[in-house]
Amino acid sequence: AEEEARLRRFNFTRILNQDTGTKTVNLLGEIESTPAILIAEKTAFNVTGAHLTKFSHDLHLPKVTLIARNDIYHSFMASQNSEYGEVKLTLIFPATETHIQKYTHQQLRMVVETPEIYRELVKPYVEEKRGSGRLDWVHNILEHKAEKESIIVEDTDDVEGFILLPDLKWDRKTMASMYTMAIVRRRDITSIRDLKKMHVPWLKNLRRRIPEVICEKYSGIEPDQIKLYVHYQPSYYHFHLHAISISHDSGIGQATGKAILLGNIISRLESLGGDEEAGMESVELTYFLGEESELWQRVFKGINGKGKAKE
Ligand code: M7G
Repeated sequence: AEEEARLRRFNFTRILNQDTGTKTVNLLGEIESTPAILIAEKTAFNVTGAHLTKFSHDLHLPKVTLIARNDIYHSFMASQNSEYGEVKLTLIFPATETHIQKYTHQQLRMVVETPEIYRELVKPYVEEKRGSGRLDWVHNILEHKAEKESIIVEDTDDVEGFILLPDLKWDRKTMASMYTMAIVRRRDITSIRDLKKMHVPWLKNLRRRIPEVICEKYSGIEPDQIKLYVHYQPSYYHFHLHAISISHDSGIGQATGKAILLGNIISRLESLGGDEEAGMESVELTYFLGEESELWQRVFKGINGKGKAKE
């Protein structure tokens, strides 16, 4: 197919990052002089196969199958020989500067986001990011323009509705690394910062239904083996939840300082004083950022620097 031909035209430039824990390597390259990012991930061991495939830069992969495509994101499974394991490939093409930053190895920094810092510095940044086409893939899913056949469940209610589907990161078959996401239909919640007390019944409903639906669809997993969390900061500012198998170690994406359990957000909201309008906008949030991220460069580098100067 067209996408497979595109993948084969990938011209390697340099390695952005590699992680021996998650068995991934992020490669920067070009396809017809346009930046492209290729993320290769070794999938779980095939217990009958004695060897692991070795991924090489020049992509000697006889068989490549497209699993899903949405906007600039493509995911493939590649195998050299069915006897060996497979390699999962994610191609981002064309890749923007933001993608290159995100997939580059970097040092992390702890930051403290007060309600004031959020209001004055972070919120304007979030608004700016939302307008730039970065959410096209989310809108494609909500409008059934992409990944329609992958939807696990859809609730079409305009206010409380959501779509649950496999995450781009999942090979869609290994249950031990089950990785799904729920994208809410409403477009006015950018991140947990927009959640208010009035949303608690809805969030509780999501917490109950998502694991239920996953267990109806897939065997070999039970509701209390599914972890529901939200990222702060997320990479994409349209409210979504991650629902993954607790036995899956997905690395930094589920580390403290990045992932917040949905249950803990609910109880945080419930314990807030004030009326139904009170919400996460008024709490202080501590998390980490990569030094390559725009938020670190633009907002927190200066703030952390000032703190140091005072000491
Ligand atoms: P996030 O918390 O905003 O950012 O989650 P993160 O990528 O830093 O974790 C976005 C989630 O959406 C990630 O888990 C991605 O793997 C997933 N995702 C991203 N894209 C572009 C797609 C896509 O096109 N399709 C699907 N199904 N999932 C995606």
